Amino acid sequence: MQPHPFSLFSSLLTNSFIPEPEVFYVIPGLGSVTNRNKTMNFTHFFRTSFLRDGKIFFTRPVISSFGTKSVPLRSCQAVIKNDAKVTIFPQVRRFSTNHQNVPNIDPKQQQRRRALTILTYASGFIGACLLTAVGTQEYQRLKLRARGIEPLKNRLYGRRSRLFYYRGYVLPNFVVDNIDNIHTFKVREDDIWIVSYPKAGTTWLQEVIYLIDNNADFESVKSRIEDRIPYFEFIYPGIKNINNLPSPRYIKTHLPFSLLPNDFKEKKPKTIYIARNAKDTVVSLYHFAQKFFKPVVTYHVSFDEFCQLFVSDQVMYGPWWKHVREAWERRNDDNVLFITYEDMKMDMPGLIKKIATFLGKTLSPQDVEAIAAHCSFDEMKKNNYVNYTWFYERGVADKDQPFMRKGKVGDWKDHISKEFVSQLDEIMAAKVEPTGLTLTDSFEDSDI
Ligand code: PPS
Repeated sequence: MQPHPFSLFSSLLTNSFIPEPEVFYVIPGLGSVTNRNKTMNFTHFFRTSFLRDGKIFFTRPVISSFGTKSVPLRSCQAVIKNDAKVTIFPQVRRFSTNHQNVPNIDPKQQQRRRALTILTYASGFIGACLLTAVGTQEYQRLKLRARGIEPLKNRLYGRRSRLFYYRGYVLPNFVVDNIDNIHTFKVREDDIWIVSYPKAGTTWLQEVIYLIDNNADFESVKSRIEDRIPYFEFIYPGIKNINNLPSPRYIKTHLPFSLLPNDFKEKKPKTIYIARNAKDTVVSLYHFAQKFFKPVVTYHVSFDEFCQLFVSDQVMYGPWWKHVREAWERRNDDNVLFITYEDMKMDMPGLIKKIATFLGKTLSPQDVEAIAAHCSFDEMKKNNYVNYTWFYERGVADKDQPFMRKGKVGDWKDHISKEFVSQLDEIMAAKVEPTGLTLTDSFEDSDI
């Protein structure tokens, strides 16, 4: 009668065994035979070995070690004499005493073995893939770190945050991925740069500037604003394409002054910076980042959570106060004009004239009026060249959320909790106002 595998298993564990039974199970993978003071280790392929007439035969080439030497065991026999000790360590293989070849094993067991083999290879493969992925990720992280770029980790952004710290700012991945091209971009003296923290009224200012510089030619603004005035650091149309644009180039960017291209200081292109009060900015940015771009948003946060990120300087292109302050400190440079959203709201014709003077343009009073009318909130909201409705067609924006949302000063009163209002006031008082900059966040006439 064939002995039960587990009774044999226990006898094997005694480390002393003379191969008597016909078929027994061993726990292979590793094992050894000691005879005449020499030890032969079976490292693997145990299933290809069998016992016959007191000898162990190997049917496949196996590298094993005999004493100190490594020998191929294809033709190797190990004679098991009565005084030989067989030690076999764990795992499952069959071991036969009466077959020339690998013994026939019952189909169920064969199936199990096959499954086990597949599982072993599959887990090995998955393990290797995981290791490669982790390794690559770690390599990328080290590469970024070497250049002063650190990922921003906050559970609110999920496991794969796309924000990074670089030179004191929080930047989206498409900026850090492109940072060398940003630094080395060839600025031209006759460029016109429009710089802002996001949601400060950039699009509005872009349209105003384009019309002023093109002598109030309303035909000239009949193409999408992103084609007339590309977004410098964004993937579309891309820095290389912007580099090839003919002069004069109009370029929009949300980069702070300290991250503008290296030769900016030397070329001194005309640069207009627009600032907006923090409270309306955070409301507008929340709607933009979470609602307008809902179909492609990679993290979901409540408005309060977003405020928390904003006041703790963890929102893209932030810290907001640092961005605004850097620009304010450059306000007296010959090539820089610093304006505010609130001033534009209060007196658009006045601002149009101011910008025209800065750009060296002369406009008639009728031109000024016409530009102001064309650039009013209501007009821009329905103007398909500026209202970003093409983002709906691209499937990246929610068509129930307008880009031209409210266009007001003081809309924050309907959104921000008392707690964050006072935190934003503190930021203004501690970090912005000491520089001499004040930003109105409400008008007496709440319709402005
Ligand atoms: S972006 O995505 O950063 O370029 O956005 P940006 O253009 O800077 O800011 C969008 C906000 O500006 C408002 N806007 C206007 N307000 C008044 N008048 C006009 N003509 C105008 N055009 C745009 C727009 O509505 C966004 O503000 P909110 O508060 O969300 O309405």
